[in-house]
Amino acid sequence: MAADERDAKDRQLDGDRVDSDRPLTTDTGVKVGDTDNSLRAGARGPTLLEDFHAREKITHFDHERIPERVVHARGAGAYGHFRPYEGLSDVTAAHFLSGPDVVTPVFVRFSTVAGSRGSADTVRDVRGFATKFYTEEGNYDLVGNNIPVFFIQDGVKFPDFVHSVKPEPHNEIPQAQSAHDTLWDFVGLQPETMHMMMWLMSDRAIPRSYRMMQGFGVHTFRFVNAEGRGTFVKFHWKPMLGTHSLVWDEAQRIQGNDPDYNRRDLWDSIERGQFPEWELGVQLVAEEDEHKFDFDLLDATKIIPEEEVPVRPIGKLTLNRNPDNFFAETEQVAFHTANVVPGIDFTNDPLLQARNFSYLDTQLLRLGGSNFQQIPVNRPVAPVSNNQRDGFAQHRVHRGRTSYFGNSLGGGCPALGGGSGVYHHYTEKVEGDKVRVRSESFADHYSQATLFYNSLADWEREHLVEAFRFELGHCEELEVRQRVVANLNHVDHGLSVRVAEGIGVEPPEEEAGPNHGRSSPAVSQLSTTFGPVVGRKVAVLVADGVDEAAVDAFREPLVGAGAVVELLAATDGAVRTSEGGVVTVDRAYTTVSSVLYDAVVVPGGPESARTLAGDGGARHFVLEAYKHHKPVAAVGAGTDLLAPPLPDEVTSAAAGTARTELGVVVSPEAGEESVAEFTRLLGAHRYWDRPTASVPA
Ligand code: HDE
Repeated sequence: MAADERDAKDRQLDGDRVDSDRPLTTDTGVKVGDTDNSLRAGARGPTLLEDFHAREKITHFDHERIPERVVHARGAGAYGHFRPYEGLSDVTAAHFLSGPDVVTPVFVRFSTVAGSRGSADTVRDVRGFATKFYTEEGNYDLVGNNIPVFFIQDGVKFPDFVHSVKPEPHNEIPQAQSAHDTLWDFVGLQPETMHMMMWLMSDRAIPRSYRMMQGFGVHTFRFVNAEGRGTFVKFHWKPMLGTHSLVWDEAQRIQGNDPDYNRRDLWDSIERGQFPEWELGVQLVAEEDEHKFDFDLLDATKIIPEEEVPVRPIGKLTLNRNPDNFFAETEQVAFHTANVVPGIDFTNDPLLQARNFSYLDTQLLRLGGSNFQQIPVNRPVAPVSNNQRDGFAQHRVHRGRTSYFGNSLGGGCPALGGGSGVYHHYTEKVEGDKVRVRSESFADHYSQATLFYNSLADWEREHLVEAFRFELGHCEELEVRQRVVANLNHVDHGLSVRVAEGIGVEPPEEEAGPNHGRSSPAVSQLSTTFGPVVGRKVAVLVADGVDEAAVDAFREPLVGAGAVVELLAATDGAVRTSEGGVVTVDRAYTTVSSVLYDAVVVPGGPESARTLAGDGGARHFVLEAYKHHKPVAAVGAGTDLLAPPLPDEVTSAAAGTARTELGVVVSPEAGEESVAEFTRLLGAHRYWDRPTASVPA
């Protein structure tokens, strides 16, 4: 498919797209001349029942809401395509993975889990990463998360887990938060949650952007090749921009400043033509190696460390088109783990088995019956030909007398398929007693939680400790806090002591067992991609008298590298420059906040710097960005804005020549070197070594 060519899904949707450029009509196509006044008996009289237009209008409105998803209610989606790097026919018969010539249209929906549909984006939570591949052999859904493990091992516990994390049932508080008693009560009583809780308390749970987030299929799935040979497979999505996160304090402030932060970021990037991309990778395990690990491949609370089985990159996902209508597409898209194509099959992971039941079941309720696959966003590009008839909102007009298999009156159609493209379930021998037990091989709940902890960078560990303290510190019951601390003691003694000390409960006296000392560096965000500044937002603070040359010196190369640069002043409009010109202001800093930007530049110009330094709003902007470890650049007189209470190391640097101190670039003028250094810092995401505890922002 050429880059400018429209894919099969896009073309298919043309038949469903409707523009509002025609005269107003009723639902039955009758032109309407007045939609502001209902039909009355007398100008001041009662409304008449025969006003079919008013009744229809109000009735439709009354029925506009459908049940939101019971989990993952809050989300944002986009279309794009997937292209393999190479053919994978040695391991899978899946046609969409057969080679780089096969480009498959996709729809991806990202989501948070616990909050309701109108909740804020930047809450501490797992993110959903669900991909619908519209393949030529039918739809394949990879319904994953941004964390590679899960809370529980058996799907029968899913309602318990979700009930515990959702707002508490008596007062429906708190919304989209995990910092409350019922979740941690559940966690304390279910040690199998411990590995996932480590990830959830890490920075993974507050992604900077959906574009900077990994995705995982979580379960071990099975590839099956044309000869019927199976290979275990774990799926990984790796963002080309690297995996980067917010700071917790910042994430909380964004919830108020821009609750749509992640959704907007995705939408804006695609509108700007900066298409988000991920590489799909697979970890492959031969059937005969199923039992060679010290955990069970069927246990979704475990990763296969990348150091043991490397991730093989197999193709690239690009999102390049925003939906036309949120409800029609993003809300009505229906994912289902059992939507598989030939070459991809399940394993006996008890969590996956439950999901294969749950997703279809939930769509039947949410989308009002059995014909939801006919909704445009869900409709396959592969032809659909079957004997399913009737049901609510049947949109297809099936012709012919027969709707049963094994017919002569319909010429035997639709006939059974043959050859390639037919789905054959993998032949697996299963036998055993009918029992309600958990396999012994699922019993180790702590080793990989410890592995995760051991693998983190120092700053990641600090964030993790702070997160546990924040969350448990919101639990009213000390007993709940204490029980979680006791479980943490099995992960790492030092960790449990530090958490306990922050939340007023007894630290465990002795370690529950020695830390095994093993690590998997790949799980640290330190091992991600750094460098690209595409779509990163830079605020440039300006006032009358600003040094225009300094503004341009930063703006031009940053925009050239793909960053979004906005000029902020006390009010909208324009400011005078020291050179006698004017520059346009993009926004008033009173309407935004530093938390919505990745970095700040304060250009020189004595008058501009004086005005900004005298404005609490501007000073707070810089201080807060500093507090959140963001790169800051100050040029010439702009360094005045760095004056106390920023630490001495930074302010004293301002007096010298061009230099970088604690992630702050200060220079007498905006030379190429300082701009390049600032761009490097921007691409490095955050300057974690900067101590910020004493910064009052
Ligand atoms: Fe889901 N999950 N889930 N889940 N899940 C749903 O399906 C469920 C699990 C995930 O953007 C629901 O259509 C059970 C793991 C995503 O539309 C529901 C179990 C993973 C999405 C459901 C799990 C996920 C969902 C709610 C335990 C990561 C959003 C609405 C056995 C691998 C998809 C819906 C979208 C949504 C059930 C566990 C990811 C109720 C029973 C593990 C990304 O069917």
